Amino acid sequence: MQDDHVLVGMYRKMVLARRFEEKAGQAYGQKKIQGFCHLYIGQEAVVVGINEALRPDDPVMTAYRDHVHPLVRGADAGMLMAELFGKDTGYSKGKGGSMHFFDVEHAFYGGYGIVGGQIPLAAGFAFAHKYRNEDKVTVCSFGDAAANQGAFHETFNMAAKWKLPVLYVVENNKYGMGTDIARVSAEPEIHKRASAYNMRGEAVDGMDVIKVYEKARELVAWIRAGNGPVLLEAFTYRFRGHSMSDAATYRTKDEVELEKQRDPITKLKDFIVQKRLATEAELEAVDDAQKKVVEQAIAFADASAEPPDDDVFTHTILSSNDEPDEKPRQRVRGATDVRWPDPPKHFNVSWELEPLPSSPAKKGAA
Ligand SMILES: Cc1ncc(C[n+]2csc(CCOP(=O)(O)OP(=O)(O)O)c2C)c(N)n1
Ligand SMILES: [Mg+2]
Repeated sequence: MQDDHVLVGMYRKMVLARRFEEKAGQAYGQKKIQGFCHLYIGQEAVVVGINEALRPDDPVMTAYRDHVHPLVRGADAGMLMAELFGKDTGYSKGKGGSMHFFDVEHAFYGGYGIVGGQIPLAAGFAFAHKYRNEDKVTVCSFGDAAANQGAFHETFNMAAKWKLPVLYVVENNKYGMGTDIARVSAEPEIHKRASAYNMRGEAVDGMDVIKVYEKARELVAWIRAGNGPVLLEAFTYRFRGHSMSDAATYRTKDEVELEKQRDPITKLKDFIVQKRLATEAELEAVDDAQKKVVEQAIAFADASAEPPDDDVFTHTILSSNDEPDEKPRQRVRGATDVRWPDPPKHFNVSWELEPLPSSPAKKGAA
């Protein structure tokens, strides 16, 4: 693969991702971003290489480390930043925050805080596409620790049995929060587990965007041709802590410094310059342009308004037509008798299933 446009394009996206995350980290320090915030710094080659192998209508979903996945698909940096800032102009109107990005226009379907929660959802997407004879490939990323979730096993069994068109990407950054994956996994090389489901499993150097792109291109074509799901393990590393509140004392500074020598952006930059596909000055101009995009994103998020108070109940599981008659009580931290609030009256959930039109209604059946 020697296409200079593809390589420079991937360089641009990786730099945009890096600059976006650096500024998000700064904004968090300034308390412009509250709550959880997980940065993708160091892992950029995984998402950029895979995205390059996809069609714009292939659905993508991931866990809570989700800022960069929509960004490299073309989502608006300003709206993403505004979501982080909790502003009304954000992709989820400021109500989702860092972990719940969602952008249907660019086929990015979340953003999930439950570890492994997106794994079965992706199988559902893939099932729907197969059922409707659509040739889309669903891509679902998750972390190494998520592979020890029961949902992984249940979904892989079904996905393989039904030959679902889904690419599962395990972003193995070595840690689940502060736990080394090797300490808690009988088989820490997660792609090997695919064989238990009679499924194709592959591994790739996740710090090398060209290798990720080439591998993803091969696998996506294979899946689109109807051969069933694949588990791709990308060995990568996060340069920052698990989240903004993690001091990362479970690993040594030497380990982090050693990994930084494999920085995927520097690696691609050196390759491009060495092969004379672009000069160092040209690549620096690309970098400057991405910094401007991110500065504009910050300015947009800063200038945007907070969601209005009376909008609290819209775009939630409550219908926007339902006027809440009382505000639900907040959960109290540190209280001994902590109970979830009673559902508001207008919530109106019926646990009785309506009988299907064709089935005879049984009296008293629930
Ligand atoms: C079902 C569930 N269990 C536990 C948690 C708490 N938790 C949040 S992140 C995390 C670690 C996940 O690590 P990994 O899957 O490797 O992803 P990474 O953060 O490394 O990208 C855990 C245990 C959770 N959010 N959901
Ligand atoms: Mg991990």
